[in-house]
Amino acid sequence: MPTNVSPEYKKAEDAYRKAREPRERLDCLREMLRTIPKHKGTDHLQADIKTRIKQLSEELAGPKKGGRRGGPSLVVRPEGAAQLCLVGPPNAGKSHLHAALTGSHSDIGPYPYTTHLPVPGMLPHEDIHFQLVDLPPVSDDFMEPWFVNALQPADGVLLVIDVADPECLEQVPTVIDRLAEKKIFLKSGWQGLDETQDADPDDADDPFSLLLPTVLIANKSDLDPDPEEVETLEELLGLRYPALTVSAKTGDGLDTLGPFLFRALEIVRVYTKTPGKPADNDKPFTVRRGDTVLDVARLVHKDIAENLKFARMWGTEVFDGQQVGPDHIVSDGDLVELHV
Ligand SMILES: Nc1nc2c(ncn2[C@@H]2O[C@H](COP(=O)(O)OP(=O)(O)OP(=O)(O)O)[C@@H](O)[C@H]2O)c(=O)[nH]1
Ligand SMILES: [Mg+2]
Repeated sequence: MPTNVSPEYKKAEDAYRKAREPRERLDCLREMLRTIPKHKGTDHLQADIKTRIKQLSEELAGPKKGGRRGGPSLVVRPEGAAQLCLVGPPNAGKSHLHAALTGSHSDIGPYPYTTHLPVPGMLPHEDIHFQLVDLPPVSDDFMEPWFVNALQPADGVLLVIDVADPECLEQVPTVIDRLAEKKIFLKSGWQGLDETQDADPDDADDPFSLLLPTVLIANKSDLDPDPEEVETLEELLGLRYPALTVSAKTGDGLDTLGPFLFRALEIVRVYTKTPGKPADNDKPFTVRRGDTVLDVARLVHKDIAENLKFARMWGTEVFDGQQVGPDHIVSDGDLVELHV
């Protein structure tokens, strides 16, 4: 954090860290540039903000005239309860997993560097979905220049490895280090798990450093019969990520991912109802633990959030039809009737 930033700048920076939509992020960056104190001590950060404004503007503008940058967008707009990116060395089975979990048609190949572009897909869990984004590999030799941008909207990372390949002992640290060089830190602590949180990296204060909770996905378990392989591996590497052992090929262990994400991200489902009408029971809005009635209202409609007076609630922590204020914290399964 540069010295003597104004409260205005701090506010813009906080908004940037929370913003998920590219356009919203761009607005926040512009506000950061407007409010940052202009002196020597912030030169570096000013330059950084300008670069990101340029990158995001180009991303939002779509393909350039002449078609050089044509093709699909490289940043996937978040949808569903959370966005998780599949990251890992070449040939680990990211695309095979993605296809098995989401029904996508991501290209799968028996050779490295099959995937070249992000592929979104939805993993169903009970009555909600998690968005999984398949990505190209990261290795010593290669990382797509846009890779870091693609991770910006993510809520977490699935670090996929081929547990039967001894090379993963070198590959995993490479992936972690290459991302850390770009200020993306894969951390083992998840909001909803008890494990002690990681110590923050030195530049955690930097608005552009990104800490992503990470789960190790030990894939190809069908090729390695030792169920404790992944623990041995983590010990050798000195890592403490939560780990799931799976096989994209046989489907073994795949059903553990949805419940893991639900718990680790502390997803809270809230159902809504319009006054005088029956409840809309099939499509919940999703927020995170600690979020309020007002946060739910924001998801329903901006105008409702702005004019929200109170809500009536049905659920485990309230009595039926209880009237609560916008700051009331919601629980999983709550039914909310918003009043403006
Ligand atoms: N036996 C076995 N093979 C698998 C499993 N998962 C993936 N594979 C195979 O491993 C090879 C690589 O799979 P991909 O899904 O293309 O790997 P990737 O990580 O997406 O590779 P890149 O896109 O190059 O990064 C393919 O031949 C897959 O069929 C698994 O669980 N068991
Ligand atoms: Mg792939």
